[in-house]
Amino acid sequence: MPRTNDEVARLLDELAVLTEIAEGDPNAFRVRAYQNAHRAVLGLDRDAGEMSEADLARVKGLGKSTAAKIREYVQTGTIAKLEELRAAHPRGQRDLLKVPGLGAKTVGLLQATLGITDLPGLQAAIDDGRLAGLPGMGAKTVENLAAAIGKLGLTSKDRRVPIADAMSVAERTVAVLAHVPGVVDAAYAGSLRRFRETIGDLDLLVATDDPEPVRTTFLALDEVDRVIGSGETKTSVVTRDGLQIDLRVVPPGSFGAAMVYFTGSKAHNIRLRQRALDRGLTLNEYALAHHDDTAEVIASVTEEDVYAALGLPWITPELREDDGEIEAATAGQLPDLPTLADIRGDLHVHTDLSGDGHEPLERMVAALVDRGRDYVGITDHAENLTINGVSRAAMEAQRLRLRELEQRRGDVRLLHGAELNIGVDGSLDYDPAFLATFDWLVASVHSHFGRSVAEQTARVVAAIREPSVTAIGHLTGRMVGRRPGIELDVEQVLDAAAETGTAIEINASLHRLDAPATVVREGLARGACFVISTDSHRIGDLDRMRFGVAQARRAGASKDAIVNTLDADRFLAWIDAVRGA
Ligand code: DGT
Ligand code: CA
Ligand code: CA
Ligand code: ZN
Repeated sequence: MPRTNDEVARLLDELAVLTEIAEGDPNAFRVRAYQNAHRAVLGLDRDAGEMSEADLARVKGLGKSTAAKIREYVQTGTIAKLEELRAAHPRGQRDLLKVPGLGAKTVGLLQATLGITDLPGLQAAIDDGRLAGLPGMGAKTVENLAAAIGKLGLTSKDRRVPIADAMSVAERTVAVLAHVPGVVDAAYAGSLRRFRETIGDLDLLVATDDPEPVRTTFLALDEVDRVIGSGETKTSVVTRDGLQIDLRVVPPGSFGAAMVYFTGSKAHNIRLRQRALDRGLTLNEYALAHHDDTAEVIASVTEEDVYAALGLPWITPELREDDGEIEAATAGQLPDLPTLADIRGDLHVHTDLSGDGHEPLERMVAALVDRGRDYVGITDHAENLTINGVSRAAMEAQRLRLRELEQRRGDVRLLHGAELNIGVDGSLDYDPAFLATFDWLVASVHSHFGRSVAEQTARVVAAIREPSVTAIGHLTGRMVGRRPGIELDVEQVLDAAAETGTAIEINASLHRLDAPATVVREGLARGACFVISTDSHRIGDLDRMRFGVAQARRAGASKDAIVNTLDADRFLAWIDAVRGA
């Protein structure tokens, strides 16, 4: 996506959030307008920076007023309305809005009545009883808020940021820094590169012999809220969203050693350093060198060089947790991990037939083929999901359209599927006879998150045992850093999946990354198989397949445990086997 679109989308999102707080209503007309505009820009296949105001206003989802704001940004680098809202609403208010149970209206009320504009302020008001004194704040409500804050760990000093938030900042910033004159390489390192679900702070590395323009560009970023410290080679800042970024500038000759060092983990580094010492070498962020007076450099330019000089194959960052990867690498037993290029199909895709999908079937399929998919499972929501679901008749009509499209295109296998809703009792949509007519069925939990382990396990296992179901979507229903998932007896669920052959989805949305890597790892040990899917609702979502792949790599999954690395014929044969055909 062009950088301008990316930046404009971010600003529209910020406008939506701040307007929601200002108007005290998530459904206010202007809030909706900004949200629609945000989505429209994400879906744009042209550079917004090169479109006239009239062109912009003609895009579906963009109104006249947002079109004018986009032009204002392109021409002046800022949006007056946004600056005004930023001035009126302290940064901490956005954190308040993230607390489940706290709406925009209450956030406004907290500011107006108690002067509360951030989480520590809210926590204090809970502790000293002021909050309970507000109209509409029953004891139960206060108790729920306190529990929600505690669960999210939002107030602690070592608060962590969900990977989705850190990734978008990191990718944008790296793209900007990579274009600074003189820069040879730019990348993110640290826990984000290891693909942890939550990030303490963001670590960026830039290779150049000329650090000054890098520092200047970095400090001028719109997202930078305050500077913690800035020197020749290291600058630390905090963004408007409260994320700390550590930027380090290294000479190009040290980039590999620096990437190893700052990617970590600390535990992995300690093992590498010990290995170096055992060989009479020292390893630091500049180089792997002889541990003697000569200090002769053995390796420093690439990560591969450093690992090779330590007698190891390159170890993928997702595995660098000192969790057995060094032993496996030493023994030549690292798993044959999947890469994005290995992915042949995407098996969880919505079209505008689902209430929450945005693109017609034909456009979605064309975009999937553009991304190299040989087969696709179209999985709109089935009828039990009341707001977004689809009747049997609508499904049948879509099936005809899909068969016709497959014939007409001839370059992709189209599987007619659905995303079923797993009811609280394990029941599914439609009836077993109709379910058997689908090519592919994903079954997922969308509600009743608070039930007991026994109830949740029983409902998911029931779905796994339904013969027509081929995969379980977003297993726990969690939202990273926002909503805990359902509590499951994971072993029992994974054993049932292994026994029936039903695949467990690795949902590639950074907000979900579900099943979690620890669960995938456990599933691999128990012989379950997995499918990496994007759960796309718009074309832009299709590109998150790479995150699902990273999640599989973090779990140590080998290619042969991921069914959508199979070619189309073998994949279809696998489905027949699962369904006992
Ligand atoms: P985070 O930020 O808490 O999500 O986790 P990391 O892993 O990004 O940790 P961070 O930002 O403190 O440091 C980035 C990397 O730098 C870390 O993974 C390994 C390396 N590093 C930092 N401090 C040390 C240290 O004292 N010893 C060693 N060997 N490596 C360190
Ligand atoms: Ca970090
Ligand atoms: Ca750091
Ligand atoms: Zn879905």
